Amino acid sequence: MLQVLLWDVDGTLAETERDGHRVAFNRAFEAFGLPWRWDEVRYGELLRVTGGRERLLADMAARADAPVLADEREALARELHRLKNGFYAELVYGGGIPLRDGVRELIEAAAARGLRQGIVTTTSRVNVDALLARHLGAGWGDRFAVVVCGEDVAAKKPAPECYRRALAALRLEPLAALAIEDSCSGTTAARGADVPVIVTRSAYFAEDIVDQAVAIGPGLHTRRGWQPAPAPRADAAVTVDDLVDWHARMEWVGAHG
Ligand code: XBP
Ligand code: MG
Repeated sequence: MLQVLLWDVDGTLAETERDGHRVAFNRAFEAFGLPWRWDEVRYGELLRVTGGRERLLADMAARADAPVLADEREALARELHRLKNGFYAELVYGGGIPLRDGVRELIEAAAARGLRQGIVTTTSRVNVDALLARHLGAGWGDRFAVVVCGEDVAAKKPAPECYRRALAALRLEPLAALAIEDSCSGTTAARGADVPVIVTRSAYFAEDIVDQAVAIGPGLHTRRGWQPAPAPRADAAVTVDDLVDWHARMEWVGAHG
């Protein structure tokens, strides 16, 4: 039986990447006097690397003008990441990063049904806090029975550690949970911990080949375009009953863009 919803953050709760983290990284480069800029296409490639600091290091590995020594790169990545997080918080508090349509409603409907919820992300805690405090209020943490962030794990998604930690904290078996993810790396992380997952496609992962979800669709705001199709209901958006049905059916689906 479904007992907890485990929400991913970036791409799932909000489209944080293109207009949030990416823009903030570019401001950090500028503030640091670096000529580096990540356009939307390059950032899409870099998103294969999870973790902002790790993403910076991956980019530096491909640059001729990055520091040569590994510890200098590490120090630069740490400093740029710290600056980036500050700019990201500014963007979030300025109202530039709304929740995706249907997210707030589903969080509230699940809570009203007594379903527990958790956050399972490999993003830094400060960024999760900025986004959720802005949209759910300073007491946002009270809504979630567990919050696992990037700092809590040795290996970020697609490693399953973040999901295993959440389950251990909740004292639940994987099949009691349903993960809500937007990317392949998130889906792989959930499946690696045996947690069933639905995929709500986001801008950067709209075309990705996804395997082993119990449902894949274009967003929580609509019941159209989901595979498997939800049972006929009057609602326009994905409902808690749809989640319960998909979880109970546990029919593995994949999608090739
Ligand atoms: C998203 C990520 C993060 C963000 C940036 O993970 O990979 O690295 O892009 O955040 P998820 P940080 O979808 O699991 O939330 O700079 O804090 O890493
Ligand atoms: Mg995501």
